[in-house]
Amino acid sequence: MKNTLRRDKPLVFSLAALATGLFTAHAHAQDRETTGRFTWWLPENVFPAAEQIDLLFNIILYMTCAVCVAVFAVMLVFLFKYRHKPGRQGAFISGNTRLEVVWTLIPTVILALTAAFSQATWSSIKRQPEISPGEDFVSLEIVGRQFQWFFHYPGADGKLGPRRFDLTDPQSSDPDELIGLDRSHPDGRDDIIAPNMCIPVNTKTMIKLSSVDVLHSFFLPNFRIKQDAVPGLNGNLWIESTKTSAQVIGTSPDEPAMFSHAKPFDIVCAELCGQGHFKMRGKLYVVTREQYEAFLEEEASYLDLGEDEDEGY
Ligand SMILES: [Cu+2]
Repeated sequence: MKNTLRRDKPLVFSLAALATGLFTAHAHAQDRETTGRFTWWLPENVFPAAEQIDLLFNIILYMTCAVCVAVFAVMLVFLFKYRHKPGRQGAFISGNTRLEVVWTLIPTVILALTAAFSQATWSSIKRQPEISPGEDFVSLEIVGRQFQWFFHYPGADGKLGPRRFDLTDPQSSDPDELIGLDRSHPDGRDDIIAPNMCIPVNTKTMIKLSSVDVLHSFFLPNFRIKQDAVPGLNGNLWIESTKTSAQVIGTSPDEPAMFSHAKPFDIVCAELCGQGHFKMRGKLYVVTREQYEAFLEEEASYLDLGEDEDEGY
């Protein structure tokens, strides 16, 4: 009896893990508070360039589910059919070339097809879009640091001030020092470092992504965007939302009146980056152009462009 239990352990664990995974994914998708309208797996997508991701995601999900079910079914049948019986002897099989060729070729073909199909989707998201002359766009830098995201906007001059590692101070409470922004540089004087991200709707947003300490991963579930933030490297990505976050998630009296109480999209760190990883969550407000201008104005009003005092956050 004891022996049988021990032999079945991996199976029980696999089934339990599968059930937990399915339950978690389902529960997350049902959490309308943070993801908008109910969907089975992923929250509503607002980024047109990422539309194909959902199709790819579904194809891969259903394919792996089918394989998983088939493998478990065959395994269960075999477990039962060839279970221990007194006097029964195991057959000795030393390999089967034809079978091995088949089970190598099938996954190879599936993988090659998936890779080819992914290519177009990959470039539609990763290739920087053309900005037509006169078109409004937003650019900002996003910096990860244990355990917070910083949103660095270029200010009125439109130029991001440089960041220098020797200017960073992990003990400081000043965001300038947390990300090492060089305020003495002319481009950095009017820069804004905001605790939340805000972008206007229907506007291309160019993001420079980096980290000052460890690897983080910038994840926007509603945009199907997930990219590593790597210390010492600048990642380039872009997003555009066809809807305001209020249209997708709704409003709440707890949210800023400046955004007509719009709830934000989730920003998540998708890389286990240390003990406080779980709280590395940010807010992305997608708002009207006017609300975005008001946001920049308010953030800029905290800047002290004079000499003495430290500016607040
Ligand atoms: Cu992180």
